[in-house]
Amino acid sequence: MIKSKLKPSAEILEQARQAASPVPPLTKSIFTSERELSLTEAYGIQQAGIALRREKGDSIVGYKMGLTSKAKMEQMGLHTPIYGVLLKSMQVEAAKGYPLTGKIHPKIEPEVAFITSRPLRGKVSESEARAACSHFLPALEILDSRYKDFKYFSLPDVVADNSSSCDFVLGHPVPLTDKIDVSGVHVTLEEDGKPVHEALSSAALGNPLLSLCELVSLLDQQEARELPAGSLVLTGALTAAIQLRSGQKIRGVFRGLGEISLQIS
Ligand code: OOG
Ligand code: MG
Repeated sequence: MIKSKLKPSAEILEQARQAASPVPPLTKSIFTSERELSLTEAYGIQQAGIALRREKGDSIVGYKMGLTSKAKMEQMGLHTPIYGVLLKSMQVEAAKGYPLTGKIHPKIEPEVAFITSRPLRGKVSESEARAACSHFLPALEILDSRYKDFKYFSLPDVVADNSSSCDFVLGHPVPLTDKIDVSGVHVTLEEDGKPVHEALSSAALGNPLLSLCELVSLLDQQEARELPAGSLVLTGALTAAIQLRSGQKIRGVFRGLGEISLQIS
């Protein structure tokens, strides 16, 4: 990539987000083909976009993994796990409800998450990852793509757009004791009282801890960075996402772990 295109690309996407006005994929606009934008360069655009938001006072609270389940890979037609950054301003409280104003074409999906208590770096095993987590919790991720029709055509496009991150809602964290089977949580996503999708938490790369390991490895590869202690990590949607519309009542039921209800307005 021509380095001079990095910041302008981040600015195009940040402006689209702020104006809630979608743009064509970068690989069909500022870049003329997918070959012109590598995944590493796309992570560079993602970081430049996060820097723009941090300059305005936001801060990083963690990361989200994406495309970790078969259901999501098939829904999006992309088959490689990716990550995005979670900012403080993205956390919304379920009790306040969720207005769709300022969003482009938001979707919601159920995930399980971890909170780390020790830094992690490079290649880590599942047991090392587990030992570095203090808490396990349910989450709903709200996605929004800054691209027209929620179509990005290529993996670098979605990575550059912070992997479609928009907002997230957390349930109550439980301490991650030996008794907790992080892969065996049955999850149902309900819309207006009707179940629409269900899965086990093992849908995330076989075990959500392996999704955490993958994040740690990708952060090291792409940014030579560790995952700091105190990070929130969303391990990727367990089911396909559903489109949000106002008036909808969304509920994620995480058997044995808790539930999250969200009124959309
Ligand atoms: C990409 C982000 C995927 C997940 O949990 O799989 C994601 C997208 O669907 O636009 O967040
Ligand atoms: Mg997600």
